[in-house]
Amino acid sequence: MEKQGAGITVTQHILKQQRENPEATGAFTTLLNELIVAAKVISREVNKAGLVDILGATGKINVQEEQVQKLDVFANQIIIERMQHIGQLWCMVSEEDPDLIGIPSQYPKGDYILLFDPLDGSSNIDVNVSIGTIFGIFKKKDSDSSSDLLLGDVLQPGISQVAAGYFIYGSSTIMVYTTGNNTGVHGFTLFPSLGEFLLSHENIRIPEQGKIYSINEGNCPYWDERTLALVDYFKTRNKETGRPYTSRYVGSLVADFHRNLLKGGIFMYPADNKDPKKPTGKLRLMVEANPLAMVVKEAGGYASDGHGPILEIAPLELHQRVPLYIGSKKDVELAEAFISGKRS
Ligand code: AHM
Ligand code: MG
Repeated sequence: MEKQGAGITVTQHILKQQRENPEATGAFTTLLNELIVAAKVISREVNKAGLVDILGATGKINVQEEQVQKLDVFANQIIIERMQHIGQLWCMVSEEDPDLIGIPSQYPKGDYILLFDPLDGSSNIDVNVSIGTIFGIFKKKDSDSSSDLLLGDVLQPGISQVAAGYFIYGSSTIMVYTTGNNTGVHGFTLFPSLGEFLLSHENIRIPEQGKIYSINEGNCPYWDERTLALVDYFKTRNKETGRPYTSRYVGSLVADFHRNLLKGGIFMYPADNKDPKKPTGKLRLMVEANPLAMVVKEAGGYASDGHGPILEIAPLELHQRVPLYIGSKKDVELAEAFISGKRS
């Protein structure tokens, strides 16, 4: 039987949401549509990545005597080039760039700020494991778009995001996005023959409690007592609470998150003492944690840094790192209780 909703393109879906919002001007729709085009280009290149041995490895000269770019650098460039001219953005923030990315003076500016990780999980590119693009969108605090580019206008807590989502380049390419405010989380699958994302996962809800825990357990010598106790809890046998949980860890945040969103469970990247320069863990608040935190919240889940909601953290710098516990509400609340010392 044909799935209900099959045949609705992501563009139709965004337009429908726009019609339901009387204040919408269409600017946001333009922005998302252009981002979707960028993701289609990235998806095409990711699908070719397995052919690098034939076409020429990255960083080398290919048969056309062109330099073959690294995919993460390529993805970053594609997003910047496609998004900078649309007239809706005030600036961008990329995981690949240390500073704010301004809009070149020949293009009009808008009110939105796009934050993105162009190709998350890039260590998995060469081994055919899913990778993805993560994005979050803010509106500029001060609506005067001619004013100077100020870091303070960008450093907003995740709760202020007006939309967020990700593209996952896996066995198929899927886009998941939300505009918050109880509009739901929706997933679209790219049909390569049509070149269109079609609605495939309408109104995703994450189970309240899962059976999966996802963490890089090789890092356990660097964890504190509370983190060790938490992970031990998930591995301990207890029939009433459905333990032990199953361990699943791909090493691509988008892939681990997407699986747990659909099946239920918790993804954790705690603070550790592996690298004194990164005492708060590995993942970035603004381009990784915040967008996924908005998605999971809208789907009925929760994201915490172990002490409180990720979405309420007031960022101090663009590339700030945070411990991340994200997924099914009950599992993340439990993790928070362990990490904040309320239970042991
Ligand atoms: P990246 O943005 O450089 O790809 O790093 C982020 C990735 C996440 O996708 C993933 O969850 C994590 O790093 C895995 O890290 P580790 O290899 O330490 O387990
Ligand atoms: Mg990343």
